[in-house]
Amino acid sequence: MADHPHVRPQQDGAREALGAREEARGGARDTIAAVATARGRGGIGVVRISGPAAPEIARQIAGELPAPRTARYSRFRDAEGELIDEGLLLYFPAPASYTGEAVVELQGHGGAVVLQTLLEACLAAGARLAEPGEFTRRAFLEGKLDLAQAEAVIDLIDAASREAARSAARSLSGEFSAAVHALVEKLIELRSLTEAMLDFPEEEVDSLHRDDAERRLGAIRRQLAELLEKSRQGAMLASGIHVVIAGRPNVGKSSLLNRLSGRERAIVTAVAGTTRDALHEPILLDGVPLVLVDTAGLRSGGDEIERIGMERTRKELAQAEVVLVVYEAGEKGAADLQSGRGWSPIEDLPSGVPLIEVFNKLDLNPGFRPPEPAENRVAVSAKTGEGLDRLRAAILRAAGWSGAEAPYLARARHLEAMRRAAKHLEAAAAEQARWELFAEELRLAQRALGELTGEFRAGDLLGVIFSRFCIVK
Ligand SMILES: Nc1nc2c(ncn2[C@@H]2O[C@H](COP(=O)(O)OP(=O)(O)OP(=O)(O)O)[C@@H](O)[C@H]2O)c(=O)[nH]1
Ligand SMILES: [Mg+2]
Repeated sequence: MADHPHVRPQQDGAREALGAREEARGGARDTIAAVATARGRGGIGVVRISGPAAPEIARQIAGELPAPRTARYSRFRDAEGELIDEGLLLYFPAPASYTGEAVVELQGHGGAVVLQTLLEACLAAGARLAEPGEFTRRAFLEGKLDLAQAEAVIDLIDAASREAARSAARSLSGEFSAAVHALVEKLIELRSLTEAMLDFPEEEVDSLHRDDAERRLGAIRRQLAELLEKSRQGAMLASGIHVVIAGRPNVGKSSLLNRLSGRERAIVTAVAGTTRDALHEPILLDGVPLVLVDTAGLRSGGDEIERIGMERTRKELAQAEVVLVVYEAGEKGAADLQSGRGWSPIEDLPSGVPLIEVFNKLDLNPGFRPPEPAENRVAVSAKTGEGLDRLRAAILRAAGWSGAEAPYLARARHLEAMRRAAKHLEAAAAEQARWELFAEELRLAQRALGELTGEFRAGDLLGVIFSRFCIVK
């Protein structure tokens, strides 16, 4: 419910055009209402109303409004004057509210029926039921949040670990946006410098200017690379790293999953072909969320169920971000591997996905050492827990987790835009003799960065982003 007064409302054409379009669609901005607290029973439940009619609707239900931003104890009544609940009434006049519109909060008791009745009273008094994400969408349209911050709202709510929550909070506070703005400002400076050079014939651009442009571009590229790295780390926090455990039957894949997750999640038996279906288990590793996937062992033959299971294993492998290929320590395959014949239980391993070869059941073969190079080869025992710490570290390393300071909880959309910007800057670096092309690449890079905060965007981007809010916030 935080306000963000430090975000200056952007006098941004795209935003205004969009706001105007939304208004044209629905006439004047209507007033929306929704239950803001989670479903189910709770001590307190909140109904929130936002829009020009919010104060009037609240007056009908709760009587006199309190002074702005102070709580008043009130009785909430429906249109017939019947008592629904009693609780606190809060009023935030525009524009000092979450949405930037007039907002009223009715804080009553947190029961599903009470809240539903209270909400219905708001609707009867003229509000419309809010859609998922609509409060935040309005906050964006009113300039209270930029796009990256609006996305961070839902990321903060969805955060699966403390680390992820911290990263989302940083984005929400505007830290990520500020870093993007700082980059854009440097780009604008370089662009205006370049525009000046365009007025001269190429041969007259002195080396001083040329060197200056080169130096500035280099600094911008480094800064962008840093931002991209922090965002890439953050993206891992948001989605969880997909780690697929694969290998022949009976090597101890399910035992490994149970060990890493710390609970008896998967069925373990001495029968080869125990696991049939892929099993997903979210865990935290040093605060980094992973999704461990146990799969059916791969071998030829087997019954129909097992064959379907192996088909699923291949599908999971196609989506893996890290694959643990499990062997039994000292088994024939591992020995072949050691002799460099490259035996692998898995055909069609996805290319470009980091692999860790795990030699399990070390307790049965205590003298076993993984073949060189040992970088991504770890000997473990799912039974005794030996080697598990090394495996954990190897997983984080393989996933590219560097434990970067202060990552930003970025999304695929952000990474894509930043990579596009980086490409244009790279192209610019190659065009330092042709200033027109140089300038054009800078312009395109700036545009790509503008998509992050919402200064530039395709019309349907907002729909895509806010439709991903599955709650009314
Ligand atoms: N001694 C020893 N036995 C293990 C170890 N890990 C697994 N096992 C045993 O190996 C057998 C197979 O283990 P699972 O975890 O079911 O193997 P899996 O790879 O999931 O097998 P499938 O699901 O059939 O593909 C069980 O009897 C386990 O108790 C280990 O580290 N040491
Ligand atoms: Mg299994």
